[in-house]
Amino acid sequence: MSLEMEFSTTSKPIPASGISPESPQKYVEEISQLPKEKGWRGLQELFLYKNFWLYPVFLEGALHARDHFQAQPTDIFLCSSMKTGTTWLKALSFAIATRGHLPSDDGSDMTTVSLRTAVPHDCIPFLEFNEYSTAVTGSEIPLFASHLPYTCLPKSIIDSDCKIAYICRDPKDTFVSMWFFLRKFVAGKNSTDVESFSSIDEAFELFCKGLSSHGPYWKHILGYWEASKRRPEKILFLKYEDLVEDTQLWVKKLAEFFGCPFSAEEEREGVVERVVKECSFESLRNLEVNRSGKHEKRGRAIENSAYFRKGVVGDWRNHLTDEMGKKIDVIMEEKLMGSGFTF
Ligand code: PAP
Repeated sequence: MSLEMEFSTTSKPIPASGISPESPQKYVEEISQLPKEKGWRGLQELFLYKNFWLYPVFLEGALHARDHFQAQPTDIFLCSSMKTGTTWLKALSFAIATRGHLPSDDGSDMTTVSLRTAVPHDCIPFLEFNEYSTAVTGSEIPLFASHLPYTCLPKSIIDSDCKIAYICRDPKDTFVSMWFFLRKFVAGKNSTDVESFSSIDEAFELFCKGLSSHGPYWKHILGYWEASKRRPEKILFLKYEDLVEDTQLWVKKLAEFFGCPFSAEEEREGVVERVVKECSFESLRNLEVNRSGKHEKRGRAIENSAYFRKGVVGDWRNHLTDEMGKKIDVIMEEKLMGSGFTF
């Protein structure tokens, strides 16, 4: 079986229960009642929802999902704060879940959804963008993604037996990745916005105060960490750095967690290695779709290449001083103290 065939998939619309064409106005009004802060310049204000700072673009979708999304026990959610390895986790999960698929016999419901032709964000729908109502994926395992903090997830996700794989990343690299991404995202709008965008120093100070998209970052981690301790069968906790260190090990853990472990035969045939290779930073970044393609979110086109900047551990050293690094480490240590979690 060629890799091309393995990653070609048959379509399978994700069932979305109770989606209504309700006007988002209802949510705009709800959001307008929330406490807000200016946040990073050039971007919209951040709104405080359930003790987390969120941009309206995510918040509207979160409120809609709160009211309408009904998780099924078989669903699997890939959760993360921004810029912690979401794209990679999506790619690996999609590759794991679709590794044995062939196009359907009758060809009637073929889809082109494949890591070769779509950015991983188009392979696995985001909860906050209400993509679950229209998403078509090739995965028989219903895979969804969300940047929402644990306590902001729709109740049915928490209450049902569905599973969550959560990925976090060293805060220094996460911050640097976020600053570059958001600056680039802003640059897509117009140049005046870029000029007014927070400098890396200003954004760093805000990040340290918890004022960042889906921040405070430490609180995002703690929510999932505590939940994973209470319910280890429901939540698998990953670190970007561990994934870099031993990708094969974590790919096998993910497959087991999803309920589709690699068979001895698959392992012998090198399927694990092929999944890892297919989803590596270099492989994905060099695909035409990720070099020159664009990706649409809420009517905004984002260059797919923005999701593949450097993909290395410790890049923060090129952008932050040792002092800044120390400051963030001390904050994280204090905030995570007693939780049993460390970086
Ligand atoms: P998102 O929140 O916008 O979805 P997310 O995918 O979580 O972004 O994070 C992007 C980071 O993951 C980027 O890190 P950097 O800015 O430090 O470079 C990106 O390069 C990195 N990344 C993307 N794909 C991969 C991959 N296949 N392997 C390793 N790192 C990756």
